Amino acid sequence: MLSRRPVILITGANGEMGHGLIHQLAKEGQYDLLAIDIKELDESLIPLTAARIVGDILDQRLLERLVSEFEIHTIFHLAALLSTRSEFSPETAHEVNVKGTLNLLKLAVEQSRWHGKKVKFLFPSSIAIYGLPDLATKRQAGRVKENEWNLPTTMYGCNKLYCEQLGRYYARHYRQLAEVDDKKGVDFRSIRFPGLVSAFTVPSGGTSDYAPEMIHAAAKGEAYSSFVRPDSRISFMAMPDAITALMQLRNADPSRLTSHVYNIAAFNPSAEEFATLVRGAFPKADISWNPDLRRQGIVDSWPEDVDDTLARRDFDFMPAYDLKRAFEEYLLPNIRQRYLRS
Ligand code: AKB
Repeated sequence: MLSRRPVILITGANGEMGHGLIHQLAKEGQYDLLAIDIKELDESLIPLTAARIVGDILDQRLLERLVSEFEIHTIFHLAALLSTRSEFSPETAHEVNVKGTLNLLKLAVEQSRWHGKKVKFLFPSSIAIYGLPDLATKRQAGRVKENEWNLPTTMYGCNKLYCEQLGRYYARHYRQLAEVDDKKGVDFRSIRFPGLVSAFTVPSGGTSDYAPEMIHAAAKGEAYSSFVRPDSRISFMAMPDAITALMQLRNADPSRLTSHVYNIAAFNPSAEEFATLVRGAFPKADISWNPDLRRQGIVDSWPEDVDDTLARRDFDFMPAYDLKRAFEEYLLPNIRQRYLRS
């Protein structure tokens, strides 16, 4: 029997989260890494992967080929169009974010039929699945729980909320009327990520991008005009904590997991509070406020914080970086280094 290489599949491998995750998984060294992205993988990531595909998760024939060559045990499905970009082409966002996820869930079922074990499916959801109707309600709601205010106002938020439900269906009810029990296929595990701030990459197409954009612009000595008001407040996290949370959820004992979807949180500064820290580090930072009312409306609909009690209880999530430590020990040293070199 032609043996297939056991691998972890990472979609959207060249994205912000993909960079951090590939480094972490390569360090762990448990499986070969199969990276797929619509763009060539960054040079720096190539030595860390066993195989790379430049392709589209909507290409069913491409995914069918994977079944013949690889034995996939875990899928980190990171590929997505983020909230702002999705508003410019909602139907395309639905195709990529939902049909793409459905294709990967189907691949997971087929793979598990081949090797007879569950395929762990790690899915990054988002605070974008929440929708607060106005600022007064947002302030009053405070730290929202997983089952509160699931009323997204963006196509991206709708996509992520529906994909959470799709994952739960594949894990618990897939082909429930079939003669053969297919339920073993997918072990779906999902985290609703806040805005993420990386020292090594700058996001594109997100509505929480103002925070990472601000600090990277200051480090480059470039003026930054914020598209949100100074009082805008949502939850954020340093990228290393986001990667650690994904790895912890993947490694969690299934008997401890009481949900398929988890909030996680670390800090929730206002845009002004974030700007004050940026100015403290870069005194010449030129930061101005020029709210884009439509993007502002999206940020105002997201909660100012989330309750991550379930994640702390079920898989011991605990952020290593609060806002101060994120700046002093992660963002500033690495961002300075990055732009000094360039
Ligand atoms: C976005 O802004 O769309 C993402 C997110 C909060 O999920 N960064």
